[in-house]
Amino acid sequence: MPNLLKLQKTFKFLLLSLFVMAITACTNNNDSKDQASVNPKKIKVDGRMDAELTSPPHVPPSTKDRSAKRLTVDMEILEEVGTMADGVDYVYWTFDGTVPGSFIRTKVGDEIEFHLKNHPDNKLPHNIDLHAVNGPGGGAVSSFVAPGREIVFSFKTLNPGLYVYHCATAPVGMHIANGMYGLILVEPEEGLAPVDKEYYIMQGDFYTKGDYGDPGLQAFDMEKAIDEDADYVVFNGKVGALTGENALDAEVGETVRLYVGNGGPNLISSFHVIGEIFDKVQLEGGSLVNENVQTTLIPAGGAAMIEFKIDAPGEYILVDHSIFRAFNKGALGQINATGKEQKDVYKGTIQEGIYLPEGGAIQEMPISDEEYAASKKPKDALTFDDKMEIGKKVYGQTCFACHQANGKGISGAFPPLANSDYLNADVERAISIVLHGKSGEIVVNGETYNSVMTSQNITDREVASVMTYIYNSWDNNETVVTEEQVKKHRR
Ligand code: HEC
Ligand SMILES: [Cu+2]
Repeated sequence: MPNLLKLQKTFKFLLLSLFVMAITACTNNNDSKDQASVNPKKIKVDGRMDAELTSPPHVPPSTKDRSAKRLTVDMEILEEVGTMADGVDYVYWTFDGTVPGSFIRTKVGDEIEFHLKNHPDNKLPHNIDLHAVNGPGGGAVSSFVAPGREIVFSFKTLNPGLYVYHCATAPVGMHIANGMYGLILVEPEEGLAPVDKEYYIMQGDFYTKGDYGDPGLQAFDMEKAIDEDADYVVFNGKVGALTGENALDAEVGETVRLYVGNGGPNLISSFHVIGEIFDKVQLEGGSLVNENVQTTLIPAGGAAMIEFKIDAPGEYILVDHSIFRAFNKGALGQINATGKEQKDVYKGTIQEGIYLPEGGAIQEMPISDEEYAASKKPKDALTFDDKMEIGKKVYGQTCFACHQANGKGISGAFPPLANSDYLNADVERAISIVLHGKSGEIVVNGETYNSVMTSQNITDREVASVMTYIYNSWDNNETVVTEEQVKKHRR
């Protein structure tokens, strides 16, 4: 199995272990439910149905009144331009055209038949890792799908809870950073307790070439993403997705349940609603319930179910309480609660407008030239054998997803590196492609490709190694690439 998949598997296993630990802890000190009594694997499905999927902030109807089914989930991956903020556009990669992707509602014992379609106008292959899956890569291993293709895979839901799903195609961070995440709910057999309003909210951090608010089409910035230096931290994919005329509504006396996820890729959310106390939080989307909570932590790649009763009318502001994110990077939402004043609960006047964003003045603390130079100091040179070894590893983690393990690519989508006339003709051009990416028409071994290779964010040493590896494999011309050569192509 390729290294990347192994890594993903280990990662998934770790998450699962944590989850199992959480469940165990819960059953030990919580008398509400006997987790051991039902074996979810033995739940029989009764007929087939199509899952109703909803765009954020909406949530599909409860599964309370149905038995476990063979449930068909149909999702389409779309890469398209959307609005990040007023006057700021961004190319989002999405499940079903929204960030987060459609909400999937299932129940324990369902057998999910997952249809994942990659639109023919898309440039890149994708897949899906659902944290609700018990299996390799959470489904990622079985769902890799090139543009213009559809893939079908299947799994049974065993553990109730609220789970994140996301794309796990290399470079994984970039696919997530561009918006490829969403939530899947697995209800317990008896369903969740009914409430009056349910909403779907997901936080995400975004990294753009320009600063917060810089107008125009903004490209993804890999360096900022690695530095975890977000320009935007938002709910539901953009600034203002849940404010103004997009605010959520509720009435005094109603119970509201928020399904809140965090796609990351990097930041942990300190989720808080100004003016409300969470009556109930299902921590991390699992079975452990906490009560009377002010702020709940939602990890990157995690979720929580939050319930509260609206006790007084007014505007309730949703924030990431890492508060500069709220006022300077977009992490604001709003619930407008209507109904009669409740003088016994709250007597004061509610001021409007004090929570509006302050605008884009983000402070910078540049590092000194000396610090920068020190961080870029050259390391000892590598031997040919070192390069081949490192190069093989890098290839197996990064390049193989598109160019394939044997270097032969996929006709029509990814050009071959094996015996490639294009590669062998010009080493400088090839280095530049790996560093900066490539789009537009090229002809490799007589076949025309017009696709996109994203810039590969790997170190100079890794580029030199992987280039040396591909030039000395599969009948290529045995060029050796040095770190100095690579360095010259950096800006
Ligand atoms: C996400 C898919 C993807 C990944 C990952 C990827 N490439 Fe590419 N690569 C492409 C595509 C697509 C093209 C053609 C771009 C075009 O049509 O302009 C390409 C073109 C190339 C070319 C020039 C054409 C040729 O066949 O000689 C080289 C060299 C190359 N890639 C090397 C690499 C190396 C080395 C890695 C890993 C460090 C890598 N690529 C990772 C998709 C990918
Ligand atoms: Cu993807």
